[in-house]
Amino acid sequence: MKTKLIYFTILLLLFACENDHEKKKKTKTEPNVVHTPEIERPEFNKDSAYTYIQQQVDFGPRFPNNEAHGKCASFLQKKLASFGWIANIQEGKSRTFNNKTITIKNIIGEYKPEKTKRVLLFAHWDSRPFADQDNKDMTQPILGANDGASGVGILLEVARQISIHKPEIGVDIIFFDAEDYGQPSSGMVIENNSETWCLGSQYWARNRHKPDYKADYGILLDMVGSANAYFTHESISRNYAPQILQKVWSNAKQLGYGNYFVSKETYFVGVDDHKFVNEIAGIPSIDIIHHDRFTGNFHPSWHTHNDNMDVIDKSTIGAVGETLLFTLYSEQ
Ligand code: AHN
Ligand code: ZN
Repeated sequence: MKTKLIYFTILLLLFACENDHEKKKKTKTEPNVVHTPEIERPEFNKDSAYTYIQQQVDFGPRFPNNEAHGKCASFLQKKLASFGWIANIQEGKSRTFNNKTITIKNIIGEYKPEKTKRVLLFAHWDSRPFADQDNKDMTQPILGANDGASGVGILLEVARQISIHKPEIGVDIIFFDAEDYGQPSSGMVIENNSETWCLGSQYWARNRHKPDYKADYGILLDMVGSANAYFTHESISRNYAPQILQKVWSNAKQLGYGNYFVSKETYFVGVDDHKFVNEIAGIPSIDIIHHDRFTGNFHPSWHTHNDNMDVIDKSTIGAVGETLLFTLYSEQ
């Protein structure tokens, strides 16, 4: 009888331990649950952004002085204007590394220009006039679905959402021209010819659309559309605007996008539009740009004919767009 009671007690204890173990397992998984932060903000429509990327690519390669370039410039200006934004094309002359005189077209959109609290969002809209990283048809221009159209498509959708769900802060969106007319090189980081790149942002930084133009900070999107993108703390951004990197990456993590936004410093961008917005215009700006984990360089389709719609991934576009909207609507 006594032994039976002991056996029974042991069984009961075992059962209690097992139950306790189950409970622990449950609480252990709790931190992985994403508690979407309660900031009132619109939902980013990634299908809409995808369509804006497709529409740009449908014009064909878009580089200064070609026909598709002129058509796409007015398409972008009209799109922004159709959302009720003040939209203008800033034109200027510039000279390329191979001594061509080009007409630059920067597309500038303004939302609530009277506000002093402002954020500047930017991306380049031109595509590279050659495929110098490819091993065939290297002299032929590329479509630039990722390198060009991806950032612009996301920002058009951000502009559309802002026009519907009007935030209290001011926002400017600039689509810079001629970022990708830089001198071809075998190396990836080229310090001495960095001025041959980013001709549109250099022009704007020296000739702002308003002489006293100011923004609290700037965010550049470059090559933001590939599947499983990996956005690190790129070194120019870390140098000029570490606090903005912290803010945006922390926002992305709160939304559950820590798989895309990784707080690790990387040195692989020699030059990009934010360099001139930081150095000439003095606006602390960051670059959201994909860093390839395997090559330590840009996306494998970079400056090749593979940079087409096949590279574009809706989940990545959604992660970037939601992070931007969350950042903007947290500012009020
Ligand atoms: C270099 O660092 C040489 N280029 C980065 C800028 C770039 C080109 N972004 C897109 N295309
Ligand atoms: Zn490029």
